[in-house]
Amino acid sequence: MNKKALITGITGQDGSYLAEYLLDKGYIVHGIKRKSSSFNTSRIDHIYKDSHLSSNLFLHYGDLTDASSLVNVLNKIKPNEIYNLAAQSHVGHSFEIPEYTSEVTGLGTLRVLEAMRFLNLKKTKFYQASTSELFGQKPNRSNSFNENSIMIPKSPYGVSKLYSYWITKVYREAYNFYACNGILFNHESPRRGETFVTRKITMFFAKKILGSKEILYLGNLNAKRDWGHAKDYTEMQWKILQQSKPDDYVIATGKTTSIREFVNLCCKYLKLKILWSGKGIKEKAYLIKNGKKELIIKIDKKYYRPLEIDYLKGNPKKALKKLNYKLKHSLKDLVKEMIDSDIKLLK
Ligand code: NAP
Ligand code: G4F
Repeated sequence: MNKKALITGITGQDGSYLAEYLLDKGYIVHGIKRKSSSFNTSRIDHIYKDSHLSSNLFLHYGDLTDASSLVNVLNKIKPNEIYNLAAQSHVGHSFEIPEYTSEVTGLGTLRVLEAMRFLNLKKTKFYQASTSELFGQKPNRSNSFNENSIMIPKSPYGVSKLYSYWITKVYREAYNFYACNGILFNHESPRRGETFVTRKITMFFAKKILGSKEILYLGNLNAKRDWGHAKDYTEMQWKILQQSKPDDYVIATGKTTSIREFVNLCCKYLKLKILWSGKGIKEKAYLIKNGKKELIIKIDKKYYRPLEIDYLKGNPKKALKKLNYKLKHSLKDLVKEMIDSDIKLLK
């Protein structure tokens, strides 16, 4: 019989890739989408057919802030696996909507786990989308974070995710749930939301190539992130739930790159000559073409965060070994894929 999976956050970047992956594996996939005044299913429209047409993908209205909706959906489906990917996932925005972020990204996880407990879904496996934002502070002795690194989050988002991380472990121990944390470092794709820095940059350069005169406003260019590909990482989410025992895993590439270097990688791919000048808030970037300088990047203070994690690099040794996985995408390939896709989209 086909396995049944429930994905919260199915309309997001990861949810859409995971849904595709599970459907390919023969799963019946159920997703929770939240009520919105406009369509929010563009990332899954290509795989969603009306359920009357006997597709294996089903969508249900629900919300992580609404326990009754979660109980109803779980009771109807009784899934074999739950992937809890829904969240207010923007770190910067979490400073502006801290209470809502805590409700969704923190307490939302508890609501799913409680629904499982209330309905006595003892055999259902649970995956929690944990994050490198749990760590916060550069490790003392090593230059990368692993499953044992100290967790000192630096945003309302990070604190909410720390709650979810721990409540997942508590339900594993207290009630013997098969519940796991995937502690994922940043992962991107052509489906990345446009307010996250990589997509903001690739979209900007796609427009530039097509003749735009816009200037790109960014925040902290010195922050370093460990960027992988969402396709690799969603495959590992599935693998985490296929192990004999529940456990927590760091998923990362083990390499770190600054925002400025990411811009440079985009220019390199597009064969654009870029010149940086100035420091801090006064830093600017110019394109050099036919001996002329065109201003393309400026700093806008509004993109600085009240508190920032400057450095993230993960150590994925445990995950790659135990999950028997080899990453398929490099950052260079990711840059190319994102820019090509944005150019196509704009055209
Ligand atoms: P995303 O694109 O922002 O997707 C978030 C999903 O959550 C969307 O489907 C969104 O619905 C849904 N959602 C938001 N609020 C909700 C609510 N109140 N009730 C139900 N659904 C709600 O995020 P992502 O990049 O795919 O990431 C997936 C998960 O992994 C998130 O939990 C994120 O925090 C975590 N994570 C991401 C990364 C990364 O680098 N991408 C790294 C570590 C961890 P709408 O489509 O309607 O907005
Ligand atoms: O792309 P970002 O907004 O991603 P951030 O904050 O690292 O969070 C993402 O990854 C986490 C995993 O570590 C996830 F848990 C989370 O859900 C999300 O997917 O920002 C990356 C860096 C930051 O240091 C930020 O300050 O880029 C810096 N940055 C500089 N200028 C900017 C900008 N970020 C954004 N969003 N916009 C800018 O203009």
